[in-house]
Amino acid sequence: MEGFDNKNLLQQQAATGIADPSLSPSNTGTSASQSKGSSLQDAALERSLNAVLAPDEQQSVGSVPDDHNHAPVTNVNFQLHVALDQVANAKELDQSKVVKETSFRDNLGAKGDFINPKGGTNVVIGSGDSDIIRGTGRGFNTITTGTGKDTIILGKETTNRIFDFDPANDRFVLQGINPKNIIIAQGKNPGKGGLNQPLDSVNNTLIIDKKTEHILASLTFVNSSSINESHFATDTREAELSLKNIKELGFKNQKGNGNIEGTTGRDRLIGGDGNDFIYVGDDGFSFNTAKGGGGTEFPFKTDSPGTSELTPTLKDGVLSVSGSYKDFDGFPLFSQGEREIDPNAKILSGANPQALIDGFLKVPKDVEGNLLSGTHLHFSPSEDSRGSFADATVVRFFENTPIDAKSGTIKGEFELTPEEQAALLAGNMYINIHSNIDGDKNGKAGFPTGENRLNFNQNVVQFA
Ligand SMILES: [Ca+2]
Ligand SMILES: [Ca+2]
Ligand SMILES: [Ca+2]
Repeated sequence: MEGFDNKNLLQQQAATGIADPSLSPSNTGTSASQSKGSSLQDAALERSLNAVLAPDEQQSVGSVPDDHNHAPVTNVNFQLHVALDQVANAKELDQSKVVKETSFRDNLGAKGDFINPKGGTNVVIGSGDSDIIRGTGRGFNTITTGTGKDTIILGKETTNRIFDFDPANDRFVLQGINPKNIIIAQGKNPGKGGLNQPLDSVNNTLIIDKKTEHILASLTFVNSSSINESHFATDTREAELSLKNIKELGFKNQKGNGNIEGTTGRDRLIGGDGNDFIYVGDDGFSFNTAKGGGGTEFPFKTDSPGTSELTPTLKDGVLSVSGSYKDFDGFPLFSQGEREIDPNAKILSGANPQALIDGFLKVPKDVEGNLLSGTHLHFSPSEDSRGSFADATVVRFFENTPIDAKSGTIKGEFELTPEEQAALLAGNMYINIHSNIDGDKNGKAGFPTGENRLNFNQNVVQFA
């Protein structure tokens, strides 16, 4: 505890308005032993922080209620709250180990962006450098931070789904939330569903506001044991004041509603109260070629000699993929008009063959109307630093055209939603090439559960 009376300082602050940063209390005021008093202090601090934000970032007083408001603020179907007995490995923060943020300015990379999507259901795709993303607008944000050392500012009643939180580089700053109310936990929900997997998926780390059970952040494909006090700092007036006049540092300022696209330089990108898509821009990244084969498929390794290569591009929201496969044991699934599994095909999941094929046939086309094939786009990473995950939910169907019994070409062109673009750039998409039918009659008829898996993972996505 520092040697001053926090209550008096907060009153002082209120009286002086925007104070000299050197006089501002970098103190979140948690000394009060009575929770009511500390809660009032938290609310005062929150108002005080709000007051020093740039005018285009300030939240109106009416939208900053002190009490938890369960009214729907987003149009998403996600469950934004979770009971603490419904999560695993829940732990609190040791407040004495949570530092105070002193300067956001110092944490912005030479080509990093400052982004605030404000309210609504937003998608944010950051840059290859160190960005600061304010996720405090009381809505629902899907965030891909890109590479660099990124900072996500968390605020009350706001859920941030982060597709690529990297515990080695990224961190949080708490704006108006007392660190004593933070819970870090692992989700327990086994539910799948592609990008719609529940926020409390067993694959995700949750950052929860204990007071309200609101999910402040859901970190997809992150193990909660890798998150601790070192990933948190508390916001201060001093830190907020460091963001004043960043235009002087060469930040290009853009604000508005809807789509906002950054440049390859420093950007300050501020959304509106509605749903925004704040995007790094098509020249903010590139892709390497993804390669499949070699017995690396997850979750079902094969002994196929088959290999495959696919190269993606993303331009104006359109994902184009082209590539090829060779030395496969079977034809691409469904390429021969078949309705049954070849008795010589290997079903590595142990599923009943007819049930497996009937399950596929139940989805005759994808959301864009692409017709059923046995080559699928899925959501989940593998073969990068995060480990291996799988989800059978089909995101899109590719066109797979055999050249002969063992080889062929693959292509696809899909209009991705902003969320899907965020998932792709987070390295969270993969392709499974399912196969079936012994074309060359050598007794091997492929793998209906997938002969090759190609990962558009973080080794394939390259931020500029
Ligand atoms: Ca918005
Ligand atoms: Ca970044
Ligand atoms: Ca930029």
